[in-house]
Amino acid sequence: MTHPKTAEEMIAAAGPIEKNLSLSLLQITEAAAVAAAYQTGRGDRKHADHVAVEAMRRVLNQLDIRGTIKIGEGERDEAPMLYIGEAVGTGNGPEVEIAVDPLEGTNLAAEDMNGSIAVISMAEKGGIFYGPDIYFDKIVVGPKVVLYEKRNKNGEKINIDAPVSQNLEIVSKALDKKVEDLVVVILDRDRHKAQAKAVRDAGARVRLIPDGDLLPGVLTCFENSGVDMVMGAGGSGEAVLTASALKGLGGKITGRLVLPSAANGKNAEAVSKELAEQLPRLEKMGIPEKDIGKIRETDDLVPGKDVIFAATAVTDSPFMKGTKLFGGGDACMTGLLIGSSGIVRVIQSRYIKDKEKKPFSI
Ligand code: VTB
Repeated sequence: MTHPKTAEEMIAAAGPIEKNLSLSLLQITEAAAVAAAYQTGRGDRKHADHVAVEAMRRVLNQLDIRGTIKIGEGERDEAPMLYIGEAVGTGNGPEVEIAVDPLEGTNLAAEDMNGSIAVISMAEKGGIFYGPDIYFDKIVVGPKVVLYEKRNKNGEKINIDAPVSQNLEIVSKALDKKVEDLVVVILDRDRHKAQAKAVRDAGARVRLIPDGDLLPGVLTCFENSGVDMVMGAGGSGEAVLTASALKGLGGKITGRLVLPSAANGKNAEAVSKELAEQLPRLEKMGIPEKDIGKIRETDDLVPGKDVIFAATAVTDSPFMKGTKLFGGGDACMTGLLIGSSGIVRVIQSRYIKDKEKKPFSI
């Protein structure tokens, strides 16, 4: 008797990066998450970030890859580790590009609040956007909205320049939910006040979060996660990482790069100062001034075909328990591993040295 071979077929369709490096990617976020977990609640977000960066880099450098950091901790002169352009790995193996955020939600970790995660993604050469560390003003929606965009005959599409009510209408139709039942996650910042009001005025609900809008972006792709849409300007690196996960989940990110000074309503002088600072970098990265505000979507941020994304919860996160420390470095954590083949894994991992004293339990 034959049976459908979905698992076999999906595994066979996965690219070499997904096949050979997925577990390594998860191990990297696990190491970063454990390091950060020792710092949760200590009120020192810089230190929590620092130890996560160091741990991530140490494990990354053991991998047999010729890796280049495309999205990292900043420019070389500002960040000594995991800076944009840094070569990582042993130097033997496939040429890959990497995006990292060793601790997304540094404040959340420092205050031991929910939602901080260690994140990384990887793709083949040319597979990850080479962009500056500024903001990306975005809308993130799940796969049903993408399907609706493909199927509807009147060309309706999620558009960052359209009125919020119009975008909500599209999501409402795509998800077959009333606008009043939609939940939009928005980062709690002054720059988003008008946007949050527009969502409420249209009848939908806003979930304001203090930090960490990367995972909510991923959750738009999980049915019944309670997140229908994410909006607002946040880190451009995090937008690329979100896009890496969306590649495997079928969701969509659309938006544009924006200077933080402009997004945060600073005066014209501050904006032109920031532009003057950033322009040489932008140009070096192949982005002339006229293209900064170009609409960029999932495939622009992550053009790769063989893309993997891993995240491990540092503090408790939706559907993922935070990293638990058992003393002496023993730990247990939950991670999310997504490949562009469409294989999604939620994985619980345990690192216990002495199995006799602390046997595995479920
Ligand atoms: C962060 C972070 C978010 O945007 O706040 C950031 O918590 C930038 O915004 O998850 P601020 O400069 O106002 O803090 C995100 O990184 C990602 O989109």
